[in-house]
Amino acid sequence: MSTESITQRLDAVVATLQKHEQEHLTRGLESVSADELESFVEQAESIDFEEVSALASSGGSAVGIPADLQPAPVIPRHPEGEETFRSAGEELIRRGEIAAFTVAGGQGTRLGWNGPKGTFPATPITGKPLFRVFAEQLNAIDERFDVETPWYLMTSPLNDAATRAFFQDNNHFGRSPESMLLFPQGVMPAVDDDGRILLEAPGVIAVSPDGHGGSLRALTRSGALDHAASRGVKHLSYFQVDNPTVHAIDPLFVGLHATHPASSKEMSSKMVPKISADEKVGVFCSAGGRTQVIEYSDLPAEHANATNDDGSLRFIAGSIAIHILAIDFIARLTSTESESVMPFHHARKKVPFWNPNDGTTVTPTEPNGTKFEMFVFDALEFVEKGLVYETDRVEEFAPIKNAEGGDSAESSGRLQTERAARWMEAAGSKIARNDDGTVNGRIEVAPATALSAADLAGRPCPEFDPGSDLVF
Ligand code: UD2
Repeated sequence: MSTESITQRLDAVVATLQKHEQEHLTRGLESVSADELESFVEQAESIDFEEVSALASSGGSAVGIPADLQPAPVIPRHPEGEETFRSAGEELIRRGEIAAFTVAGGQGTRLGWNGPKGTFPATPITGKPLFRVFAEQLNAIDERFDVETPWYLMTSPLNDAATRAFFQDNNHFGRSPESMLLFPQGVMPAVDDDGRILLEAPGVIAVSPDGHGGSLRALTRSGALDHAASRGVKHLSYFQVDNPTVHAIDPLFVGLHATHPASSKEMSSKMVPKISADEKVGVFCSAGGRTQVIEYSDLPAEHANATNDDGSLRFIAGSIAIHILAIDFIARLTSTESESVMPFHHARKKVPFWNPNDGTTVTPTEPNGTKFEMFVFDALEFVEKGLVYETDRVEEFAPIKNAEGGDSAESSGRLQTERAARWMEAAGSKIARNDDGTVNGRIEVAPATALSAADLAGRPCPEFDPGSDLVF
């Protein structure tokens, strides 16, 4: 790239910055190297300043709560026709129409883990990393259905290189590298309270991942959607990197999504009943005939606390962030004309920044800026019939989000043991339990051994000695 062309590009960037009253971003450029200048120009060129200005000036008004808000209708566990739906799902998996899609772009700040969250040791005894848990599940699916399931994995610019290195170092856990596609999600600049974009350092704009809702446009932009379409994939089984008990691909859920009359085959979701009014999960609701998720922080207390006559929560359908999305639907939502249809949520955060006035870097102790994020469940607004299916918490929701307490490796490990114990009990094993009902010991079942309780049925399980560790 010639110096001339960089100068021209910089001029164009400056003109754009002036138009959007962001020319302070050029402060300090006189002290940066030629490479740093080029990367500043590249970074600025990749930002949609029109979009940022519109967002910053919109002020982040609260999420509107529709007047006709109702709890979303839910397909119960073990629905009528369960076996038919499961068989339909199995057939689609066998035909190679289902791929896995993991969102792993989050920064995992709460967990305090120095690396991509997917590399975190998640299983209670052998400490298998989350990525390995999913890879082993997909290996088992492939063997069972004689397919090669594509796996799409969204990283972020911050953890992409480390994630790739982890898969390389582990030989992709036996998966073919061609069937896997890793791609970084987009980023959005952070703004201060006056709508001015913050600098991280001279010539470096402060950006952060654009939320898991950014995964939809990242799928399109990265070519992952084309990769999927060229392999005959029709639907993506979407899950978050933080949940080791997710069924990466669930035949029954696939069958419900693709063949149940309550689904328009665009986007379907799993729910578990909330354990309390203040549990930190979004809630499936319905308004104007459409399904939607209202995040816990946006659900007014009068709705969150509302109860039915029997005392159960009225808005009880908690989102565990497991969905199936049709490729055609994602393509439609992210076509150029409609790329910005997904709304951005505003999050007040502490954003470290470089102050051009005195050349210091400031680490704020109070929120000083706003980050913009899209949420994948907002896509439901564009879905004609968004099916919601109830699943069991112990069966598939044991997230690892925090270093300790609820939703930690420890609480997740206990749930993983409990699930394994239930599978074994269903198969006729005797499991030693403590007085409070918890399992006396730890159990870990490898995906190669079983993907669900049904896989253990009729098979002898190893003996489980009270107080011991059992891995099989
Ligand atoms: C999310 C849901 C919550 C509930 C819960 C279940 C939102 C806003 N809330 O809460 O309703 O379903 O999960 O566990 O979704 N991620 C990215 N890129 C980003 C941001 C996040 O890939 O820019 C990934 C992240 O790696 C993680 C997942 O999305 O796998 C969840 O993100 P989170 O930890 O911010 O969401 P959380 O736990 O507050």
